[in-house]
Amino acid sequence: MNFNDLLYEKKDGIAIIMINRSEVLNAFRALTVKELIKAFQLAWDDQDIGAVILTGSGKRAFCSGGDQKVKNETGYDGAGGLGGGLGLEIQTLHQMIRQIPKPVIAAVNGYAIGGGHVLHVICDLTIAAETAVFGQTGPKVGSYDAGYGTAYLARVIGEKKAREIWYLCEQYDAREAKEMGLVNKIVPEEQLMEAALEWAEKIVNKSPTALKMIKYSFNADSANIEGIAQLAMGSLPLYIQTEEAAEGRRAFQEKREADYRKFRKS
Ligand code: 2NE
Repeated sequence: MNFNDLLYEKKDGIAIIMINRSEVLNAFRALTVKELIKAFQLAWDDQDIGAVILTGSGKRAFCSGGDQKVKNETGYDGAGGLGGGLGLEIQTLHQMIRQIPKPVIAAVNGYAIGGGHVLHVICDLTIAAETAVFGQTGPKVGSYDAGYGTAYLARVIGEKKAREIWYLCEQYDAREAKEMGLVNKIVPEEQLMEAALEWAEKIVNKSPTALKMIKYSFNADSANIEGIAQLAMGSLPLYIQTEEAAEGRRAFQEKREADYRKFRKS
């Protein structure tokens, strides 16, 4: 299958899905998300594939989240608003990564920021390059992923740290991420893909049914978050129509700090 925003490669039973939009630090637009869903479906249906690696092209970024250059008050594809949703099938993508019955390894080769950070959090395992940088930006740019991005993150690293990440919107290096349990392993940048392939090979040689059931049992314990994600993503199209959200979006596009003070209500 040919993709526009991705590269899809198969290697000894491993699928490598690479977001290929390095000019925007691998931010995703509507097409990218559609293609990611198709790529995960391809890996799901392929009986040769036992593990998936998700990564980004270039040296600067894994993924910088939703493409802020195409976003406006009607969402990411101009079809949003009250009836149309966000214009990004992001919730379906999250479900694919969680439900594909094969372990997914995030190979984080740079920035994992905003919705890009959420993607690695949802993956089963994360291997980070020493140069990787992690963080959420929603409250800075007028957005939120208050489903897996918050509730599942808190499961992974604990409530205090998850709240810190979302409230302060700061960036964390690979060592800090490892300390908080956000990543499994750190390797030098040039060894990242080799390390991800090594873990994927170990996985591919294990019982597929045992791995599938183990993944589903881990998922079952946090399955209620799906409902929280639905509420969060359902409310986001309403929020992005507001002046408050527009201030964050414009500030990013105009390369300035957002001024939210006038939007504070008692
Ligand atoms: C990632 C970060 C921190 C990097 O900063 P820096 O200074 O190292 O690079 P720079 O110059 O900002 O970025 C390089 C180029 O990539 C573009 C930039 O605009 C810049 O382009 P030019 O000025 O050279 O033309 N770029 C970077 N990220 C982009 C993005 N997401 N969309 C479009 N263009 C992008 C810094 O760039 C940063 O903070 N980026 C924005 C991160 C962000 O806020 N992402 C969206 C969060 S909301 C979200 O993902 C979401 C959600 O909350 C709910 C549902 C779905 C999605």
